[in-house]
Amino acid sequence: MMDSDDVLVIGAGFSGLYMLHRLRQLGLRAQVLERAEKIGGTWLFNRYPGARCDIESIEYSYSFSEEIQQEWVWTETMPAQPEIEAYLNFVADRLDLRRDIRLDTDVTAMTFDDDSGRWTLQAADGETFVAPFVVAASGILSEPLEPDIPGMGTFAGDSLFTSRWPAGGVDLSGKRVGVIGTGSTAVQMIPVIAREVQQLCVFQRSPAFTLPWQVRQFEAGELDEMKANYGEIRQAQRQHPIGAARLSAFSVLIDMLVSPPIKTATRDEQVRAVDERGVMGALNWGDIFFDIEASRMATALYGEAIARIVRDPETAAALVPSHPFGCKRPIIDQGYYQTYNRDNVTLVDLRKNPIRTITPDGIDTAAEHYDLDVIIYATGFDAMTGALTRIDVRGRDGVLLRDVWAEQGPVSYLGLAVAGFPNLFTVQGPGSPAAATNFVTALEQHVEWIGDCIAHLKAAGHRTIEAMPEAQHEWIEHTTSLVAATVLVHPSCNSWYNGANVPGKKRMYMGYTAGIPEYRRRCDEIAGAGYAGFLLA
Ligand code: N01
Repeated sequence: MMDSDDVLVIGAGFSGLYMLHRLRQLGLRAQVLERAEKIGGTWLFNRYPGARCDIESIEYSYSFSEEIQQEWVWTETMPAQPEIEAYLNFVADRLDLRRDIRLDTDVTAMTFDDDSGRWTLQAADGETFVAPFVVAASGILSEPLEPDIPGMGTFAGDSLFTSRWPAGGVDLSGKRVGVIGTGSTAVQMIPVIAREVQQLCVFQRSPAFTLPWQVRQFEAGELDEMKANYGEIRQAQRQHPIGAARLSAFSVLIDMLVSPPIKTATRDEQVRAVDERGVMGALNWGDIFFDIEASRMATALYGEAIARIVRDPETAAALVPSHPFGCKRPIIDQGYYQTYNRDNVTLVDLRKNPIRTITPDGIDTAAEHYDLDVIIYATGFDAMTGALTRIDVRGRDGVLLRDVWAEQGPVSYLGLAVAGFPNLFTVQGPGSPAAATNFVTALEQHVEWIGDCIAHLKAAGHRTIEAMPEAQHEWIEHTTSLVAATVLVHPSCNSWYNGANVPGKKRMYMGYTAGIPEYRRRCDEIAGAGYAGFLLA
């Protein structure tokens, strides 16, 4: 059988767009299958009010094209969702990508055939696609997590999901709105919609740690000056463990690591830290990632810092987190705690009174009923693996990837491939740096490595490549050993990083924390050794 494509790429977000371009550059024929009606991936679906990146635009962007980085004009230091969506559309046009992207094509099943060495992909509308290689560029935070709350279906008002926000927006003015969830998404959205709605009730199960941040428009000439030094900026970014050398939520974490310990700080030193830097100062200690007692001390200090902002003492106390700082992705905000001083905002502490049921006219907690016109679910994602477990991915001998991950946990070799699934590459799979880094820097490395690998296989006449179980096992041991001595594995750390946010998901830390440069070094070494740990046939 003749294939019209060498490679099928699933997803037309940041990863899929670059993957297509790279494969074309290597002389390979590729096609992207995208379930949405437009390109953009995560940055298309998550168009809720206040959606914004937490890494600077100058770094949260492709570095592979000098033309693109010079031509595109960012307007803000940290870009908002519409600007990122527009940027991705600009890239698609600039590189003439659209002719190889099939929109409205939802891949629901894919099967590897041992005899032909090819994958057959089936879309929801019944159409099939065949190619020897598949790259899953389906995103790490793209499969929404719908909570299972009794009565959800009975609500007579509007039920909205931040991860599937309606195109064109929603008019919330004059409405009584409930938000369920207080992760990164809700922390961004709450200050924005509080200004619009009549009444806002925030249903909080796990308070967040969040750091105040100033986002601003670029001043005249500022962006041009940076663009003139883009080579240096990209170089610094490339060498940085998190793939972003400028100030970001992640770089703050790295600064904290080299700060003095809280355990030996005097009370005066602790209070001074809060006097000088508020909630940021409360957390700025080097031992809080490794010592749960130090983490608790910093959390108590953090509570003192919140109490200086939030006027109602009961609300301030309810906002103090119970999990260790760092175990969830760091959050930055614009006026989150100040929002709770507004007369039209109420915090509902689900730790004290859990939600009992959703009714046609609102939400019942164990203590009270809340009348609502709109419920917004900001309840997160089945991260890292959800985008592939929703598809029937069948590898060798018909084995389902969903079953492998359910039994063994989210195993992978380098986050790039899974044993038993030949010729299937994952961009930012579990065990890769993605989760704890600048996603764009991390994905560029993945895309380039995968492209080179496929080109090598074709040139050398290899038909298949497959991760070996022993190599995969060693990789997982390595990635998990990196976090063994940190609060990331503390039982109170329930995060999408370790799958604990998804009922029934096997708990395993899914990131790679030694940094992108070290990860790149290892990947290059493996490729240089003839793809060590992979079986080439
Ligand atoms: O999701 P989350 P997110 N009843 O999982 C709560 C990226 N991102 O969409 O912790 C009540 O963090 C849940 O409570 P709990 C970023 O990587 C980036 O906010 O399970 N509550 C939690 O509070 C981020 O980490 C940016 O107890 C329920 C919330 O819902 C990732 O996306 C912006 C519940 C989910 O928080 C995910 O963030 C936005 C229930 N039944 C997102 N079920 C930027 O770049 C869940 N919750 C800035």
